Amino acid sequence: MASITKTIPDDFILGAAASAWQTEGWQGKQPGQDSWMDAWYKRERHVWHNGYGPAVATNFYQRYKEDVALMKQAGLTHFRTSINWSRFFTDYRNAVVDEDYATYIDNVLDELIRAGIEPMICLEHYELPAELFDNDGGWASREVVELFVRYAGKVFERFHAKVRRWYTFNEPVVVQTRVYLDALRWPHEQNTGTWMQWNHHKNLATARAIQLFREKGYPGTIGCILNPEVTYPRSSAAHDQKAAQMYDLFYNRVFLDPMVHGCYPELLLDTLARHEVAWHYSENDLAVMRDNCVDELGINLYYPHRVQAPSHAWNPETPFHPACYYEPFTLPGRRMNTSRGWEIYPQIIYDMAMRLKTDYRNIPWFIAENGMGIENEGRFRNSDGVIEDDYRIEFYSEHLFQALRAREAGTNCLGYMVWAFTDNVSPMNAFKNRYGLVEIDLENNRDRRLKKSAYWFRQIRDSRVLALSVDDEWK
Ligand code: BGP
Repeated sequence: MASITKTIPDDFILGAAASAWQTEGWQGKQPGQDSWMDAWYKRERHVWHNGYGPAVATNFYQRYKEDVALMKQAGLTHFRTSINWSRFFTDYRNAVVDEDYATYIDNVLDELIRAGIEPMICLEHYELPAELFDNDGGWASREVVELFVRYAGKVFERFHAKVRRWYTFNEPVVVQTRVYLDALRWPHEQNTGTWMQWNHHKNLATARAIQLFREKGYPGTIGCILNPEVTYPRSSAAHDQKAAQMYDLFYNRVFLDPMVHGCYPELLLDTLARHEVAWHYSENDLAVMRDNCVDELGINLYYPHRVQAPSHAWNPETPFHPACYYEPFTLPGRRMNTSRGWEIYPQIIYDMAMRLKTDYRNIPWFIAENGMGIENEGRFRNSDGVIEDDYRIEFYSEHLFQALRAREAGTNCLGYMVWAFTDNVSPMNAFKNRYGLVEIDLENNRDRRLKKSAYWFRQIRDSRVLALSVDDEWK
């Protein structure tokens, strides 16, 4: 075992993330203010682990003061969450603000600022209003793009004095991939064309919100939180390399290229045309996207994605799916988080960082989410009642190490944020896998308690030194 230490630069963000729908709960929510998530939960509660979902969540809406005090105790420099679009208005089409909800957001921001924690705000973390989903088809509709830009305008106008870092979406590829491409989530409609239309409209909505933000001259930066899956081919052979290239094109470059370079990859446009799933767009859309790229990117990274060339011919009876170009590859001997079924490979952070440096004009970026969801964490509770999550400390240390290494290698890495601040509700998995620095005790009134990892976090924030042991011996 070797011991390594790394200095953490003074301006390096050390934060944690959450989202509105995964924490707030429905207290104070008015009829007609469901998000797509709420609507899915109401229709298919049976697929949510033990029936838990967004209804109570962590009740952050009522307990945010307690949580901000814990953030301070854990030493966060930054906290990222979202504003819940579905609750921000009582009338989405006429942009009538729900004053109670807006006051709550104001209070949360004030509480964070008083505690010396910088808020980072996402405009959408899957909280598309259900009404716009039901009546307009969600992001398939241009009208929804217009309504989002109006929403962004209202939010900027109201909170620009308190927030300096804005993000249009969290993981913009996710909802439509689960709903329209893989049809795993309500309303389970397989339609690859709709999937791409949502992708395009989210790119356009990002560019339009950026345009508005800059035209109004608001202070601060605006970007997006993406989840590029670092994709490794099984082998160096051309067919496996192509599988990785196509996977990357459909799930990563579809957002990275337009947001950072202002245009779609030619290969993507050609491939979609060939499969007759090209989406509708105008020349003006492309011009707006070209002129309004992001200032910075948040990058959510959890695990590597490994692919190989498909072993079977595509079934021609089914609609086009990018999976005709790849299939998953399982690396024998891989290290696993068996609770979540995800491989652990900290090098993804360094590899992604180097790609941002070389292929994406060394854009400023930060790890916006990285974390480890673990089942039955109660088994790690010590006699003082504290969950001793050494596995999480190890996971964070190894990943933070890669982020610091990437910064030393000249990438524009601004910081590292963990998912999540408290345990919270995941889509379907609900509270099954616990992610927090802070435990939410479901058996006892959702009481909060710092885990060992929260004390570790505080210690690295105070010392600005990361120390870790690396197993580098030939044994
Ligand atoms: C990210 C999402 C988060 C969070 C996290 C954990 O993709 O941005 O909202 O849920 O994943 O993953 P999961 O909830 O699937 O366990």
